Amino acid sequence: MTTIRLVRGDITRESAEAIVNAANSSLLGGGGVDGAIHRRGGPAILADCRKLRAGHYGKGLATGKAVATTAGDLDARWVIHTVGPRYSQQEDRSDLLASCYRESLRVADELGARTVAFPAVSAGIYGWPIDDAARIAVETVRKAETGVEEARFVLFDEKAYQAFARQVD
Ligand code: AR6
Repeated sequence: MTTIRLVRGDITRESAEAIVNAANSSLLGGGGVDGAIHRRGGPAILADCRKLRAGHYGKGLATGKAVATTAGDLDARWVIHTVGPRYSQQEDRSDLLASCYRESLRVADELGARTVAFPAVSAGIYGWPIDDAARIAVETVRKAETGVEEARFVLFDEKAYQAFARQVD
């Protein structure tokens, strides 16, 4: 059984075995939580990302997938980068968002990470309505077959925290 915990705060201040990054397919950084993770985690994370791009991930990381790097100076062993889908009113991309959580947990299992901190993937720059993003996140983690003992959602603002709290209560 995976315990779900909610925390309000900055994910770059968390201590966890793995911290999930809401990245983009370039893996080379961006704004939002991605920018914050690279800033606080330091250049070792980007160096690892560049190695991934030079190797198996020459075309980048596809939406819904996940891959791990060092966590650099963060209080974690790994950063798991995942690429959320942009929200679309024309197309239902929920399964791609669910896939981000499934794939992140799968990578965490491969690494042997027991505690994983997640941001609300796709709920910022990628425009996903927070209630729907929270529902998909919590449902997917609840259903996952994983050895991860604690999945911690780290929500940056009160609105996101409350949206997740409604799913967990
Ligand atoms: N800690 C926790 N949550 C945060 C933090 C933080 N330090 N900073 C932002 N959030 P976003 P996306 C929240 O935009 O929507 C980047 O440029 C934020 O309030 O970081 O998946 C990437 O490179 C929101 O609830 O990610 C991609 O191009 C959630 O994290 C693109 O943005 C996700 O917001 C990805 O967009």
